[in-house]
Amino acid sequence: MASFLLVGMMPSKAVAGPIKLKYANFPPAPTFPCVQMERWKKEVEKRTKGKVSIDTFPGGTLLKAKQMMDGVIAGVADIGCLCMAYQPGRFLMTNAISLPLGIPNATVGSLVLWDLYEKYKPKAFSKVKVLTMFTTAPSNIMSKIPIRTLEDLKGVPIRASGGAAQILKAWGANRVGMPMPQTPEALQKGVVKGLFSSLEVMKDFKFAELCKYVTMTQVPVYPFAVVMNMNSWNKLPKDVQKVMDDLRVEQARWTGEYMDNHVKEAMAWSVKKQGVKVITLSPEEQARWNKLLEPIVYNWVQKMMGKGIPAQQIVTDIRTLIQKYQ
Ligand code: DTR
Repeated sequence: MASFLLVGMMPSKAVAGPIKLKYANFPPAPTFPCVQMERWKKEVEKRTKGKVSIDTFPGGTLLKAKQMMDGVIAGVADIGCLCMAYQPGRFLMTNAISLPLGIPNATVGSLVLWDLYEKYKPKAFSKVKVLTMFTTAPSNIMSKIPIRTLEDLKGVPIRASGGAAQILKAWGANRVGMPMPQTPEALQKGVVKGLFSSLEVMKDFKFAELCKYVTMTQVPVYPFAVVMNMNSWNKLPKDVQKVMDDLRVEQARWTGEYMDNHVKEAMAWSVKKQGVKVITLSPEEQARWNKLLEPIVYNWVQKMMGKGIPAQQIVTDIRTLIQKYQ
């Protein structure tokens, strides 16, 4: 009885072990969203001197791609990494980063996206704590058949999500929507003849074994967010919260830089070891492709203004921020 009372009276910090947090992710462990997850875990554990211990769940073992946001809000996981492009109607403001506005790489994309989030604090994130955001490198077409002209692309089933889907449609492809983890099977079964994404997946998903052609388009980037359950966040000691807050921009930049370097490595491997051919559009052809993208920004602004979103200002901000970080 006495010892029971004593334990009950001890400050909880003295008896409790490290704070345990579950971090869910949707794609397989070797892919970039999970590489950045492991880096964040390591840094948080190190910087909190073991006060926090993070269990990571790659490969959709705890939450799958489209369940991520609601799963974190419900507390199935404390932390989750999500691709906003998979729910284009939900993340209207931050998905603006996928407009064809000339984001040159993932490092610039990630820093621009973070600033955009900080400025507008979109309602879509009001129920969670945002731990970081980042983007992929610009997308290109990976395909089983060579695509050199708009005519080659016409009606070809290609997998893409979100803003990238709008772009593929404008070019006349038959775009097929699905999250990345379903893409290997769709390619193997021939449901799609290619995909539209950042090129590190050529190596990380071994798409180079199936897609022997890459058509360089360098547009658009896909946006990601890492979010935390609000309750789990509020329970953290202030010094742990500070460690996580201090990592927000650092992690965005780290992930962008990792992605940009990894795209180069993956393409060197694809060309050398897998015999992949890289197709650069001729200047005349490029001009035709660009022309078809012109209405996309205008149409987005019109549509979003109807929903009360300061769309024109967001486009101006993205353009200014690209200049700032380039
Ligand atoms: N381009 C997006 C997001 C994406 C890019 N690389 C990966 C790797 C693993 C999961 C998602 C992504 C896409 O095509 O889904």
